[in-house]
Amino acid sequence: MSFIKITVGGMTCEHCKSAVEKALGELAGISSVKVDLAAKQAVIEYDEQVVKPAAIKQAVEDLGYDVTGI
Ligand SMILES: [Cu+2]
Repeated sequence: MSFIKITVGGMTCEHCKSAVEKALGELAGISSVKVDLAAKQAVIEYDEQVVKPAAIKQAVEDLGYDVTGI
């Protein structure tokens, strides 16, 4: 398992936080997602054999947020 911390721009409320957590939680290979709304950061535990950071970034960007830190 590996961890990455990303910065997610554009999250403004609990709904945004839930949307990011849900989308990432549904990605294969991701075992945990912690979103810190105030810090605009997400810490993701994932299996690098199954999912790549680029796919994690894409999943969040597909929701309409900006991802930096990858
Ligand atoms: Cu929101």
